[in-house]
Amino acid sequence: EDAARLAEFDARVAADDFIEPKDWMPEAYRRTLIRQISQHAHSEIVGMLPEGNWITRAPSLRRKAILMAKVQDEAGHGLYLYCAAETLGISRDEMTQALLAGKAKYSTIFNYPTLTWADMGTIGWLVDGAAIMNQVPLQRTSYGPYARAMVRVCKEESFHQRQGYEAVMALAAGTPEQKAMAQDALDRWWWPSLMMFGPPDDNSPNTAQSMRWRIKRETNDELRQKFVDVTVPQAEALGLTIPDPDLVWNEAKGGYDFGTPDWDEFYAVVRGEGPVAMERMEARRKAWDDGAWVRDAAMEHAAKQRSQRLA
Ligand code: FAQ
Repeated sequence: EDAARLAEFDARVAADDFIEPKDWMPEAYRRTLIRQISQHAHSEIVGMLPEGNWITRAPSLRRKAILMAKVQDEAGHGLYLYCAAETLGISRDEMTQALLAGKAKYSTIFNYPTLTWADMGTIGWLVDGAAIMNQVPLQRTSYGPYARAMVRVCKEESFHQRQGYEAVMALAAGTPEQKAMAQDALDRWWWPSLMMFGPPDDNSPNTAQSMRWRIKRETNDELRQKFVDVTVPQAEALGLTIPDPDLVWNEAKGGYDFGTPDWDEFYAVVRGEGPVAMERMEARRKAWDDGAWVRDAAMEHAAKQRSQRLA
């Protein structure tokens, strides 16, 4: 019977049908989705911290209002994604415990510190830019709830990318000190942004199966190449220099050749050894502990409502 259900599942995936929560699915497909979607959700939530760090220090009321809205959007993205993962039979508590225990990952990019105001613009430009490049194809991922979450997330993310670019534009067209600050931020965020797409395809244990299941629609290297190709002209328009001496246009392939990210650094950050990894996990643990009374009160309230309905 399982063989028949598997054949039906494979046929639906091959026909680009969405798989929905109540449909039968192979256990490994379910596990892969829980891993990817929960890690994606954790990234959005941990991703609030580097920018949250600058809300009180934004240079104007306008910039502060924009930054607050952006960080709030990231909380919203985390919540949609936790909900999408919950439809696969895992609870929010279990996902949070996996993060706090260091078992679930979150994107390497959020383990780097935000040192200057230019980092806010640069994160919007590069980090949201990389996130969109990865997430646009995920709007067609084979699992329905994940695909639908991505539609709204991508709309908000493209606003984030533009606000970031506009903030860097202001600095790049400003005083020499401001322009230097923008260049310094680009120098520090460029390589970590390329690492967001994951290890090279020939070192990516999950890509082949995830492509077959149409969970991933493009590989890590394909997306990284696209990101470089759209971002280089943006840096040129700003008058900033991408910190890669090997970056050169390759007419034959119709894209840029570029240098190799420091994969040792990537794996160290994945292992939890990133520059501010401890600080990030500490902030999440504190938020979870400080929120205990809210969760307790909500459960108590729900129990009271239930018993009143029964009475
Ligand atoms: N960081 O075999 P693969 C955002 C792990 S955007 C940490 O290639 P896969 C928006 C990987 O999990 C950022 N770990 O794995 C925002 C696996 O380990 P595992 C979030 C990484 O899953 C912007 C192992 O390495 N976006 O938050 C990373 O097929 C601004 C082997 O790798 C998403 O999560 C990494 N960079 O491909 C918020 C997108 N790369 O799990 C605030 C959805 C790889 O087996 C401010 N996710 N690993 O223990 C994906 O598309 C995929 O999961 C990849 C990895 C492409 C990230």
